[in-house]
Amino acid sequence: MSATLDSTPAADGYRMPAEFEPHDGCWMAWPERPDNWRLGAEPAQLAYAAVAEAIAETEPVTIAASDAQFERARALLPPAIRVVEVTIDDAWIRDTGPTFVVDGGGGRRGVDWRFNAWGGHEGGLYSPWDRDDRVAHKVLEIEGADRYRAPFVLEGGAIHVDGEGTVLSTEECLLNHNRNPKLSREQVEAGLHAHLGTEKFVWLGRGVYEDETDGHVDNLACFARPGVVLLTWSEDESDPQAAISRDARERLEAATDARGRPFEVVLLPSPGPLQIGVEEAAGIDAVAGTKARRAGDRLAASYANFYVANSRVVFSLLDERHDEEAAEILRGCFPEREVVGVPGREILLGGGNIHCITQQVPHA
Ligand code: KQY
Repeated sequence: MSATLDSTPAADGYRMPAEFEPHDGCWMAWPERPDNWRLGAEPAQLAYAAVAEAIAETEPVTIAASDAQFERARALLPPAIRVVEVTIDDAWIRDTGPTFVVDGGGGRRGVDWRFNAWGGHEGGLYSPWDRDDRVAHKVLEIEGADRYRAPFVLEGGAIHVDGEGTVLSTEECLLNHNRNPKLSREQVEAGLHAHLGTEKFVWLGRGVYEDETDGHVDNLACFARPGVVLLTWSEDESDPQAAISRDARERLEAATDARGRPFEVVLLPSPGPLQIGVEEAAGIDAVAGTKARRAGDRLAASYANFYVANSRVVFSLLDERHDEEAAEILRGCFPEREVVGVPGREILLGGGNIHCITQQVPHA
């Protein structure tokens, strides 16, 4: 049973741990909507299953699947992976699931952010989204964790924390008029600190070029450990990504974290540029009101969109010209973990990647 609390995590002594801290498990959801995923989502389901299997080697995985997909998910996933029925609009549990917070004394609760499909009726990706807005509450009920219902819109992919008081995000997303138009920058910072148990905000500018989430930080940059940030990088000055990444690097190099440390910035190569292929676009059932995916559209591909599991880093294989270089950089940043690449293009075609489809349950 999950009680809804009317205080905030920070007031109650809770904080969001960094992803590289120990986990008790990981949640994912099961893709199915044919207006986002090609060929009735079958290739995406195989890609999600491969991610789930790679994570399940190191921590328990639970998959939320609709009633219509329950039997198929069960059949495609190994028995060690738990499948539960949860009604969903789409399968991005980083954004629809809860952000778990812990108190360091065995307590674990969850923050249930308001969800508006990345922009509501001003650029959101589908409508309706009310079933996705209820996913976090249902996950908390299954986990038996009490719930904070945040009074503002936020997606989990829009933030990263270092677990030591610092939160990293982007202006493009958090200050976008389609999220919380009535909140000032200072009010956004205060709301995040109250719900994450953080005290220092580090603002980046824009996210990855053409990212349909309005620039989620989880596709651009992330903490490898406190004081060390991995950043998507492009040396190609004709690519708009180069200026975006340069601005992010300058901001990081000018900032300090909650403990007063300067950041070391580690650069990750950008895949591609990658575009949607003709055959890939033809496999999507276009529907009015859902984001159109057309042949030739630039994909927001990034190696930063990986998941840090207990003893593995699971990252997306996106471009064989750069996959091994990305893996080597990740091995250098996470020397105590095995770095495992999983084919990520089918996930990318839906608009995100491995970090976006996973949600860690930190150890209480
Ligand atoms: O960046 C993320 N956390 C999610 C990407 C969602 C894309 C929706 N099509």
